[in-house]
Amino acid sequence: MKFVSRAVVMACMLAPAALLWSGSAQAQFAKPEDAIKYRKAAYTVMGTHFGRIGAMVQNRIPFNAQQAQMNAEIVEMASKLPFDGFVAGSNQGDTRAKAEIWSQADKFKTANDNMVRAVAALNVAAKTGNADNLRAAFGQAGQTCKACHDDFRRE
Ligand code: ASC
Repeated sequence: MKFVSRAVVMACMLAPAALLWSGSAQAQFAKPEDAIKYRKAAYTVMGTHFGRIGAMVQNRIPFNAQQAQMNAEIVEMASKLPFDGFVAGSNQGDTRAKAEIWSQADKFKTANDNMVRAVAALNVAAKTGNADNLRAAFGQAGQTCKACHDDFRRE
């Protein structure tokens, strides 16, 4: 024991707790507000980089294949994050999330998965380096954003 650092002892004691902790998405946030902040941050990152692609496909800034790829990569990664932030009890607070997210959970999951799939396709399109491919995939992905906002986000 003398030669084992306190940090190692602590880590061993905490490991089983960490396993339990990861057992459900809900347990990964100490408070509902943390889950709200987390999912909003993920949507902010996603929207920021999606918007940069939008500026390109709408010719507000010049098309740059490499920039498009970087942005699409980030959008795809960020798209996988927010769903787990919709924990029970996180419909109250600094959020525009509608109660239907929880009362129509299957429908919300489908809407989320449609977005994740469309954004993966956007990333594939970005990798072709072709602006027309990017524009088409951007339009499709944008429709999945809008569909979810229409049903599940308050004004
Ligand atoms: C964006 C952005 C969204 C979507 C949505 C598409 O650029 O931030 O949430 O596009 O407006 O309808």
